Amino acid sequence: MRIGITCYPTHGGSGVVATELGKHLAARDHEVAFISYSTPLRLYELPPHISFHEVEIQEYPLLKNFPYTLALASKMVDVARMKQLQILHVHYAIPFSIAAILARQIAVELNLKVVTTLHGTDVTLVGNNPSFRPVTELAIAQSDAVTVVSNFLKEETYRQFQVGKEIDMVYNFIDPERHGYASPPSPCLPPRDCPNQFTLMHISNFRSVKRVADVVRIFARFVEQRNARLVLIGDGPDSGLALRTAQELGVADRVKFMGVVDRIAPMLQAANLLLLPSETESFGLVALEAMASGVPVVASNVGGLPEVVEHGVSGYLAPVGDVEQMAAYALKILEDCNTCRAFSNAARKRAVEYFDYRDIVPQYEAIYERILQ
Ligand code: GMT
Repeated sequence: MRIGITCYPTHGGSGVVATELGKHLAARDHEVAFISYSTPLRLYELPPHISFHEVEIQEYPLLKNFPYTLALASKMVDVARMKQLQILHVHYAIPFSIAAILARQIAVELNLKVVTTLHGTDVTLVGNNPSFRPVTELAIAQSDAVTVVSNFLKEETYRQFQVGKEIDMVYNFIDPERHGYASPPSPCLPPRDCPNQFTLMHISNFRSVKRVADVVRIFARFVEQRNARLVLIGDGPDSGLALRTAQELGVADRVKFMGVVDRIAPMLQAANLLLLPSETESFGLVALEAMASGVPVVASNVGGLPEVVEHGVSGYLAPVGDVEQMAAYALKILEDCNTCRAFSNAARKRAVEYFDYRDIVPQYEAIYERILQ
């Protein structure tokens, strides 16, 4: 099949999923054209069957804001005609779905199909902003197929919007080999570069929904009992808040700010535990990536996280904001080497059994085939 993919090319779960999906589809001999304003970050090089097409952003004196959606739609039309695309698969309803629907209307001779994957923020945070509601509803109604990344998000989409069609649920996925599945999990061992100390890790875009101050609060309680460091990966609006909280709690010297990191699998090899105390997560891709690396997760009991992390088996889930409970769970997992090893093995086992790309990518292919018939 010939598929155009549009996503946010920056760090963030939706861009990661879209890029990895495109790479796996290309490896299965589909032609994949990425269409975006810059190369998606995980598209390190262009393997066979993949092309990248840049939407140019130009400043016009008369326009206050550049109409990106329209530029994207025009580019989608050009690329669809050039590559004879059959499908435009967009990752986010606003604005990508709207651009794809417009492109389908313009390039009518191609009989393009539009697949919209909702990743969460478009439904739970942005899509339900009243001013976006009619547009999101149109995007859902006019897409040939709509997919969501968890059962939670499916229910939430039906709850928040007038949806008159069946939505497909396709979980996010990992590549077990990338996460060192061939080698035994190591989280019960002291980190290689920093012995005699546990490494707690948090990876996000530091938006308020991630509750990074809670990450630091959990860590501060943990270090009252055990020697540890906190490694923070990523950057965003609340990274300053994380630093201030660490200073206030007297643990700043134990917190390492790594900034944005492209390849997180090697970083996860040094982690003993991942903290994800978010306000909401439609799925929590980073939790899955940690589990694939054999790193247990302590997270909040919200959204799609219970579909990823099995409470008491591959990690623990606690109510949002309950930092005492989350710290207690972290101490419980890292209590001794046997417990730690059991959680680590269970985390990796679950990631591989339920979220292997070899099981998930064919589900997208089946949706493409269905709508092309
Ligand atoms: O919240 C983020 O970190 C970014 C956001 C995005 O759109 O990239 O992530 C959303 O999509 C991911 C991939 O499907 C999910 O794993 C995240 O849970 C989801 N974020 C939220 O629901 C807040």
